[in-house]
Amino acid sequence: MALKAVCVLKGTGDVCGTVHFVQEKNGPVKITGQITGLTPGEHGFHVHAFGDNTNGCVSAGPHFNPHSNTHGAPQDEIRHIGDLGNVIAGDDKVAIINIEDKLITLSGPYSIIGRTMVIHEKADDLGKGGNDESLVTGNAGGRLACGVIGIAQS
Ligand SMILES: [Cu+2]
Ligand SMILES: [Zn+2]
Repeated sequence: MALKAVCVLKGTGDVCGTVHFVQEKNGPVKITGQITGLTPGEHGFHVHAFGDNTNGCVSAGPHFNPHSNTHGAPQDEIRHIGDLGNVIAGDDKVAIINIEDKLITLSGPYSIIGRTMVIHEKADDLGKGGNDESLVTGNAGGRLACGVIGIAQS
C-alpha cells in the first residue's frame, strides 16, 4: 500500500500552494502540486527540519539534514535530505511541481512527515555558488511560504 502525505503552503504574502507526496513501498517519493503567486523563474524548494511554524516559516529551522552533509542538488550524492532543488514559475506566476526523489522518505527514522516544506524567494544555487552560504542554504533567500507535511488519506 502506498504512503501518502500532503502539505498546504502559506505565507505572509500572496504565495500559496499545495503539495502531494506518494511513496510505494521503499520506492522513490513522487511529489506533485502547484504553487501560485511567485515571481517568474526559479525558486528554492526544500524540506526544513522542524514542523514548527510558531514564528512563521523561520521556526522551521535549517534544511532537513540528519546526516550532517553539505547542501547540494537533488541529483548529488552529497546533499541534505531536504534538498529538492528549484521549482520554476511561469509568467502566470504558477509553478507546477512534478518531482521524483530517491532520498526523501515517508517512513522510518528519516521520514519527512511532521517537518516543513518551504518555498523561497530566490533560486537555489545547488551548492555551486562559491561561498560558504551556498553549502548551507543555496543562497535561496527569504521564505515566501511554508507548511507542515502531514499524513494524507491513502
Ligand atoms: Cu529552504
Ligand atoms: Zn540544503
